[in-house]
Amino acid sequence: MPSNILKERLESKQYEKLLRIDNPDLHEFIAKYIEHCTPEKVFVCTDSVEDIKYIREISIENGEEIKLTAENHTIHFDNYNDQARDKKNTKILLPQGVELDKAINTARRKESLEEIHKIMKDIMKGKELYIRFFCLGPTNSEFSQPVMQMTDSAYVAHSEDLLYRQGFEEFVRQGRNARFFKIVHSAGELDERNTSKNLDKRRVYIDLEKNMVYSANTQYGGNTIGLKKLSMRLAINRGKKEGWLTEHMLVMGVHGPDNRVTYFTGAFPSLCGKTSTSMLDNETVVGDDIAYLRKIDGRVRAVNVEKGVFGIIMGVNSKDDPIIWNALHSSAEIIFSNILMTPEGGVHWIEKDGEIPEKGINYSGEWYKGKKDENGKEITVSHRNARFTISLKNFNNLDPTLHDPKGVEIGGMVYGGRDSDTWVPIKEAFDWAHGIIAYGASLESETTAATLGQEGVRKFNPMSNLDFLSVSLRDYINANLDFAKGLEKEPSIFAVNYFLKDKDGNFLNSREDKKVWYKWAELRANRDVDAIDTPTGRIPKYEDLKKLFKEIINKEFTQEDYNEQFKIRVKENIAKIDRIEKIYRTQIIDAPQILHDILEEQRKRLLSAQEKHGEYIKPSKLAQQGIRF
Ligand code: SPV
Ligand code: MN
Repeated sequence: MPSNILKERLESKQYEKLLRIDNPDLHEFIAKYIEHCTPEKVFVCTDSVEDIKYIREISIENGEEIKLTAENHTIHFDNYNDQARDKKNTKILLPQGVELDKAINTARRKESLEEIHKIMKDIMKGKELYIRFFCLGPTNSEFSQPVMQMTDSAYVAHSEDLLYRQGFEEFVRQGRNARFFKIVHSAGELDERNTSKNLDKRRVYIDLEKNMVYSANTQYGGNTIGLKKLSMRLAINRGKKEGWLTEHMLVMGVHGPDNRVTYFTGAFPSLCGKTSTSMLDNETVVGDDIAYLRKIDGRVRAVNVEKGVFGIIMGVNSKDDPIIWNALHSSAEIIFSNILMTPEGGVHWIEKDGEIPEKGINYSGEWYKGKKDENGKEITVSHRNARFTISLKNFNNLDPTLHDPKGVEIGGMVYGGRDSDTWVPIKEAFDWAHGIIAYGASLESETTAATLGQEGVRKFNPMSNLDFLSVSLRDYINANLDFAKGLEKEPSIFAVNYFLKDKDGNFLNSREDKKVWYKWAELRANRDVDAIDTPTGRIPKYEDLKKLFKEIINKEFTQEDYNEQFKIRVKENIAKIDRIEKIYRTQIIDAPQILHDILEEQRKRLLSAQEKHGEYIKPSKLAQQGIRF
């Protein structure tokens, strides 16, 4: 009887709280992992004000967070070598006989479960275990997905408080019917800085069969915050079986004429402007990272899975990101991670306004200007992947629909990567399948100085979701294609590129130009303006952009700007098709035939346009001749 274990190991107050949930399976699960991980104490969080306060205070008491001078602000450090998602040791566990594409990191289920149970045996010794209940997506909704998190990190439990909707009462309400995800996390042994020590035993294992994730010997949020990328992998698998999508997408309201709001989703690989797009100051934000999409009454509807932001802080400054800047300077509850704490209890990060302080404490420990790592490389004031954690309610551009159980109707979907020379700044797909294949499934992003390895290498990242796929690419792409079946109205699909460069390597667009692209996309999604057909999709007409540039950012957009930015680069576009085709032919098992067909049609359109107009085609050529491809 598992409740015996719970009765023995839990203080009566905590035990009583668990008993409020009438679900023997859940009790059995908790008992199993208490027996296995042997925490010294167990705390059950019911989401009461008192319980939430306990988690917040214990994070400071146990040293995982440090109080800063500003009210309600704390800072957390991850181990110097635990600053990002561990792709190598994050694996989808597969039963014997099941295979996924090479691009997805997998391992044999039986052996891996043995390994992780060995690693996690007694891993919580001497520590307190926090048990929390959450709901992904709004509560009381078709989208709701309950999750139980067990963690011995108060920092993780606290972060989740800012990022996710409370779910204890939902578990009570659903009782034995709850079909919930389960996450068991342990930071493992900690060093003198309270950071995970045994990084050689860092593991994130996803067990689809049990809807469960194990995470051990790590603290970095992307590896540990169970409701974020860990549950996302479980949700992709569940959605595939049930006909809904889990996407690595922002959700935003783009404000059009006459108070019209058209909602967009957007998928961008890391460091491609996703958070800053979701925070455009003319628009309203629903979510910045993960969306669930469902077909409801013939329309695509989406919700933000989360209610907070775990955002990259590098580059945030008062001029370019006024909304984030203001929120970070308010008395909202914020957890900073891996930036610099000054001796006065202030903070600094890469490209923050003002001077870089002389010294402080950062992700490398005691830090001073000019400090070098063991290879003689200068250690930056903050880590490039350093983050802030905050609830969305603190942003003044928050869209009122965040918690709407029905979600929002999606009028447009955007895919964008870092691309110096191929895609135009914005274009619209001819139809759903063209958008999914030629834009989403063909998404690549160039590496930057902020990522490891060589700069400027294009990384294939379909739908920016490659790291999180728990189903084959074939199934995932088919699920995206099939999603349009039975829709009364398909959202328009767009591709954007904020990173186009001229031949001297200078960016062709400023950061604020993107405000214009979204206003144009909003008009297009509602068919308020015409567009020009090119071989790779529909592009804006010069007159429309000129007007929008003036109206929105008070900028003169010249015919030369337009010609340079929107010319069709035939050679580069064909080279891209070659690269993508090759990946789908050689690395992906049985990619859908329609993918090859759509790319082949695009190649033909490009070649025939090239015959008439050359390798670089000015849009005016296409417009004047009224060419319809
Ligand atoms: C990303 O890298 O896409 C993130 C941060 O949103 S993480 O939580 O690490 O996934
Ligand atoms: Mn993300």
